[in-house]
Amino acid sequence: MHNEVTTYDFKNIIANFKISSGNFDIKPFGSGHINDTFLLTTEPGYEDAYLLQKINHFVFKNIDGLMNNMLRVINHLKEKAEKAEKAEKAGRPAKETLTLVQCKNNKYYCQDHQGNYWRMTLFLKDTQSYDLVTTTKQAYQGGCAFGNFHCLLCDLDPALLVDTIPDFLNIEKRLDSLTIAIKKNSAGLVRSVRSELFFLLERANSMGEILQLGRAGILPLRITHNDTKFNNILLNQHDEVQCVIDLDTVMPGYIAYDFGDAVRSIINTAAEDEKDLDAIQLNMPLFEAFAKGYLGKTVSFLTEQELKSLVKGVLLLPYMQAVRFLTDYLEGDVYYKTHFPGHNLQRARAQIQLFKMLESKKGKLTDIIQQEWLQLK
Ligand code: ADP
Ligand code: GN1
Ligand code: MG
Repeated sequence: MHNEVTTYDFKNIIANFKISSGNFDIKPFGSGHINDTFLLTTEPGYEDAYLLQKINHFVFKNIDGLMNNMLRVINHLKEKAEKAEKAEKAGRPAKETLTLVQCKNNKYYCQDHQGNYWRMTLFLKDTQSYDLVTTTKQAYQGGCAFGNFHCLLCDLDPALLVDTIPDFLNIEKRLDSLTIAIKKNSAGLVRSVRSELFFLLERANSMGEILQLGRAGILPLRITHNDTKFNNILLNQHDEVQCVIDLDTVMPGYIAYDFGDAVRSIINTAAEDEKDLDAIQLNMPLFEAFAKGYLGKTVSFLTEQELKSLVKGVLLLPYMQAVRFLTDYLEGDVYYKTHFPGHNLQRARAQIQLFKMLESKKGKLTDIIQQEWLQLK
């Protein structure tokens, strides 16, 4: 069972890491759909606290490649932060990046006797992540966080990183998987989702644009995060950005994917899996604030073509999530953690609804980006 403290031999797992031994209190932590995360503490004030994560080996087949990516990116971010701090000479603390804890075998991950893979990071205390964004300050800070992330990594060669999940955001492959799931119909559920399938498949051809522009060399491949859900940013107590987290999917990609996935989780007034479709509305001021923050950090290097692609990403990402959730539903919930039967279908329906709303506001979204850009230029 996922996230059950009693399932794992924590004493032996923790003993692999170079930390002083202690009597840790261990609690499941966070609301991610893929990995299992545990908070380890010895003191009430979190002075000595770590996050221990079981990396989902079913999803990530190349753990060594993944951890090498993560280390390379973290080191690059830390070098940049140190340089910035020296240049400013103001003693302003560098923005935090994740810190991996080394294992006694000098790697940054270990395996337990059940074959599970584990890694540990320092717990950044006095931070929080949000599943739902409610203020323009949070949205603006989110824009700054991901914009800065792209900016700091834009001089690192994407070829140095491996694809931790091949074709992760390749919509053509995602649609192929949906088609296979429909044909197999292993859980016998296809008839019950005919209208959702019809809606998604009707739009399939128009969704490959970013991929085609990339293949044609019109959009550059950069190092992108590829999972820019808002809860993958840590904010401090004043809602200022502290750190971009969840670096498992950092690999070569297109900027529009990250912009689109962040907007997906910011602009929606309801949860990603909202049951009441009428509750799913667009909060345009949050979009404006996010775009302002993001473009402010990327104006120096973003190309005209990338700028134009941002709205395409805003439509593509909820669409792709709907395809992915529905595929998992048809396959019998083998990929995402689910909390009740039909959860993946509920998620897919919510993402389709969000996509419909975004489609109807495409012109407005484009205007906002254009206006923010002109103000910065
Ligand atoms: P998942 O892959 O399950 O989404 P994350 O790496 O995003 O895992 O971590 C899950 C949650 O744990 C995050 O949303 C955040 O709230 C919290 N978190 C992750 N890393 C840290 C950290 N270093 N310090 C404090 N909180 C963290
Ligand atoms: C998963 O791990 P988490 O919850 O941050 C998924 C993302 C999806 C997201 C949808 C490796 O992210 O691609 O966008 O769920 N991660 C992976 O909420 O598949
Ligand atoms: Mg996460």
